[in-house]
Amino acid sequence: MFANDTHPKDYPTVKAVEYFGDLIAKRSGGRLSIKMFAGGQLGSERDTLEITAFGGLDINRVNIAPLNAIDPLTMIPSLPFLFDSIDHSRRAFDGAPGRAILDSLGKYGLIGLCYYDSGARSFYNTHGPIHSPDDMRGWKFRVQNSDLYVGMVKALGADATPMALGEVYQGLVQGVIDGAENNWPSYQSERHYEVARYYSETQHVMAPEVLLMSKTRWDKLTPGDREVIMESARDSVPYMRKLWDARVVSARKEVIAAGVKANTVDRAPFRRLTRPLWGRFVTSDRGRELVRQIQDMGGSDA
Ligand code: GTR
Repeated sequence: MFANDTHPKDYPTVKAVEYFGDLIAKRSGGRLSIKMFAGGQLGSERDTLEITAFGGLDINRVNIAPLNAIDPLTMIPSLPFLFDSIDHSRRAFDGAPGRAILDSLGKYGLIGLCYYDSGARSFYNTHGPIHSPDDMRGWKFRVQNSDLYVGMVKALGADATPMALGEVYQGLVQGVIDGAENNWPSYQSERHYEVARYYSETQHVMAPEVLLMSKTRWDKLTPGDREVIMESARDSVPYMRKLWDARVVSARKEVIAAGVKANTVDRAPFRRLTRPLWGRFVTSDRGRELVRQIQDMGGSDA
């Protein structure tokens, strides 16, 4: 089976998909295996997602954001300030709400296998530190292809422009955008820190990565092979999280050693301004129920 990932070979998501491939090869006696196309060589997440839904690509690892245009339930894990902590987000992804959201994708030709971590996303820019939403007023930020992200940046008083990840570096160099938002590993891996030297820890979303399979391919598998795939995906999650946690630490260290100015922020005003988006983007009873379930899973580690 062919698999796609926008990240380069050494990135935790790519390694996790390869690990998943090794597991299915072993468990299927070599009948199933995966060939990974890393580094975005097959196109942007939005484009490859479409190809996967139409059966032209078997396995795809994307962020949940490009799915927002396909089913509104996928906006839930990307709601600003939804999770109290990384542990809270993991409980929700591994539990019933996470599964319900993945299962909503079946009708669009996609099988949701599992979630991978993506940590917390924060704003970075080329001008100076952001301490409050006022500091980013009027600046233009690249966002992923999702109305929720556009709404979020606008709610903070800045401008947003959806753009494919591969175009962000040039956009920053040319001044087409003033900044973007992402986790430490992507900020480092995409080399955005070379141009956007200020990283302000707003940690406004903890939108996960998802591992998807084309339903066309899935439907051709025997029940036994489907089980192998589902179990192997699940078993690749702890492996991914171990790599992820280490990568967050090393990426942060590397960019700070390279001169990046990082600052923490009082997140309260960011939370206050973006809170109305919950009501704007979660409009179904089912969606509201899932949000409540996720909130109930928050807790002591907050
Ligand atoms: C990364 C994520 C990618 C992609 C990227 C982006 O954190 O791993 O899948 O969504 O962000 O901002 O485009």
